[in-house]
Amino acid sequence: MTDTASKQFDIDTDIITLTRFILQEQQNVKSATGELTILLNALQFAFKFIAHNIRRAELVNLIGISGTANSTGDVQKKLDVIGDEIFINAMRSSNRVKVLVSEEQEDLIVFPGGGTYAVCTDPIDGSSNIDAGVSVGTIFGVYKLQEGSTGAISDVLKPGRELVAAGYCMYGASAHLALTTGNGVNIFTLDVQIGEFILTHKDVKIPQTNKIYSLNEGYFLKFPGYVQEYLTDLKKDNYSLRYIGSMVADMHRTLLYGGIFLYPTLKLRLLYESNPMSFLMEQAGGLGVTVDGDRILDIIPKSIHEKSSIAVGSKGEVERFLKYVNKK
Ligand code: AHM
Ligand code: MG
Repeated sequence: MTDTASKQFDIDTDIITLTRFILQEQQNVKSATGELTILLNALQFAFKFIAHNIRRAELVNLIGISGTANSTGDVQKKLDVIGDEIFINAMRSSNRVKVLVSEEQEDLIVFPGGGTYAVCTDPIDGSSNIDAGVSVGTIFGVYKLQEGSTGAISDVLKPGRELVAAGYCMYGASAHLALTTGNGVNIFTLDVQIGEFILTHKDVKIPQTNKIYSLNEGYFLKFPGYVQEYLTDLKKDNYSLRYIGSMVADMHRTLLYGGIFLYPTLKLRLLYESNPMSFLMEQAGGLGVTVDGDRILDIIPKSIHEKSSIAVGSKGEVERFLKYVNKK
């Protein structure tokens, strides 16, 4: 038998695209209806479209502020507004999403028409970094609507452990999508030439430990004493500090290299930051807890923009942090 082209020219002619991957996953689940597949397809379109706008931002005057503020009074960047609109349109037109919570929208959106899913998103997280060309990302979490629901706030005020899919798309040198549907974590890289996300990191597992910590240490004096003690001890152990200030980029590094990411004070949002990231990390073998040591995924949210503290990453590193929590 002659060599295949793949062997002859050392080029993979049988790549796994995200579309192929999610269709395969659907076929592996006997009870699957195909609804989540359509929703994931709409999500990947939103990521490609947002990535396209971020790539050309400087060239077509898309950097800078929009002159508006979001629900919490944060100044919005032009790309925050565009990313939000792209995301909303993609979810609405999929006809599979009934409820949408976005960081950029004060109230939850209930779409007319069909849909059996609720989606929570920060369409462009870390947008304060955009003008400097630093990586930003979209964070998302997907819930199934409650039985008989026609779309209500109770469809998203659920503990993160009930997520059916979650992840992020990081827009950097290239777009990277980390996805879990509750069956491990896979990372896809956008090939701009063929317009497809390609599976590049299969069944990713976070290293159990690594001496890297990631947080805004400028707020050290605001942290509880036991957190200060923990941080001081990490320094004695020669840990490296890495902090980009874009949660998606900091989580991406943590997922691949291991370590711990902390935001000990209240800023990050439970529904579309802490929950999807903790779900993803647990699926990769890591852990996510609050600064009080409670598992993030067990928190029952009371409001859609609720904040939580977070310590997330390698199991061994989070467990080390928990020893200090227990001493408090
Ligand atoms: P945003 O949703 O307004 O972009 O804020 C979230 C971002 C995260 O990406 C990042 O981890 C954190 O805020 C950085 O905050 P700080 O500047 O306080 O370190
Ligand atoms: Mg954010």
